[in-house]
Amino acid sequence: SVCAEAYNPDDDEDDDAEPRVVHPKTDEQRHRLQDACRDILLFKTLEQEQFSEVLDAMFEVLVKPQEHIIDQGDDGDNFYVIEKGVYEIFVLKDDVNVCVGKYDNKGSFGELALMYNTPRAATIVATEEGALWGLDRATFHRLIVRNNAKKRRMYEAFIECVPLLKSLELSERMKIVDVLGARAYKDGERIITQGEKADCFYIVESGEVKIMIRSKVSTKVGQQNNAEVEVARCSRGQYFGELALVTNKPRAASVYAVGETKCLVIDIRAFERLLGPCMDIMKRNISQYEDQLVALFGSSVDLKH
Ligand code: 1OR
Ligand code: 1OR
Repeated sequence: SVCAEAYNPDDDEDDDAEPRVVHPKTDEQRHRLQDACRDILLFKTLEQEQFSEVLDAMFEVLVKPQEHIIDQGDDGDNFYVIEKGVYEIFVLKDDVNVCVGKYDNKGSFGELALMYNTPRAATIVATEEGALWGLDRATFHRLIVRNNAKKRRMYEAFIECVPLLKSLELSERMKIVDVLGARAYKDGERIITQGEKADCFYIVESGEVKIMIRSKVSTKVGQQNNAEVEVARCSRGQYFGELALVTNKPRAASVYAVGETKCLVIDIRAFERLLGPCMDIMKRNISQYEDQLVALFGSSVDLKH
C-alpha cells in the first residue's frame, strides 16, 4: 500500500528492537493451528496483522498423559492454546491440590502469569495424550499485553456503566477487560443455541438481542408445540448467557441478534474467577426468570431444554 502508516503512540515503546519470533509450519500444521485459535477470546480484539504474527510465533507441543504443563508457583514461560486433549486444573488449598475444573479439547490457559507478572496461579495436568500450541512470553507481551492497553482505553467507559459490574473494584473491572473478546453479529444471527453446552458469558455492547424459548408443551399464549417464543430482549449494557454457567446446565434459551449487534464475550473460567462478587445479583435475576416462565408457559414446562 502507498498509504503512510498512521502515527501510533504505542509504537514508541522501544520493543520494535525485539526480533520477531517465527516458527515455520507446514500447511497442515497451520490449518490445525488456525482451527484451534478460531475461538480464542484473547485473540479476538487483535488486528489481522497482529493475529498473523501470533500464529507465526506459535509452536506445537505434544503432551503425554499425566504431564504437568504448568506448575502453580512457577514463573510464566508460555501461553497455551488447546488443540486437543483434556487438561485438569489444580489449585492448592491448605497445602492440598484440589481439582477446580478442566479444559475439554478447547480453550487456552497460562495467560495470567504473563499478563500480570505473577507466579503461576494453578497447576495444569494433561489427563491423556494431547496437543497444544505455545506462545512465548516475549511475543505474548509485545502483542497481547500491548493490545490490552488499547482494550482498556476502548472499553473502560462502557464497562464502567454496566449495571451488573457496579459492585466490582475498578481494578477488577479492568481484569475483565483484559480477558474479554469482542464479537459482531449480523441481523438474525444466532449467538446461543438452546440445549447446547455453555462456555461463555455475554454483555451487549451495541445493538440488541432477543431471547427465544422453545418449550416442550403448548403455551398459554397460543403458540404451537415446539415453536420458539420470544421471552425477553437485552440491549447495551445488559448481559445474557449466565444461567447455564451458574446452574451448570445446557443453554435454557436461544439468543439472536436483532440488527447489527456487538457483544463482549467472557469465557467460563474468567467468569468463575472474576464475576464471583456479582453472583448474588445474577441469582436474584434468575429467580425472576422462573416467575416469568410460570406466567408464560404454566408451571409444567421444563427449562432445561
Ligand atoms: P497462569 O499463568 O497463572 C495457570 O497459569 C493458569 O491456569 C492460569 O494462568 C489460568 O490460565 C488457568 N484461577 C487461576 N488460574 C486459573 C484458574 C483459576 N482456572 C484456570 N486457570 N480458578 C479456577 C476458575 C475456574 C480459580 C481458582 C481459585
Ligand atoms: P443461558 O446460559 O441459559 C440463554 O442461555 C440465556 O437467555 C440465559 O442464559 C439467560 O441469560 C437468558 N429464561 C431463561 N433464560 C433467559 C430468560 C428466561 N430471559 C433471558 N434469558 N426467561 C425470561 C424472563 C424475562 C423466562 C422464560 C419465560
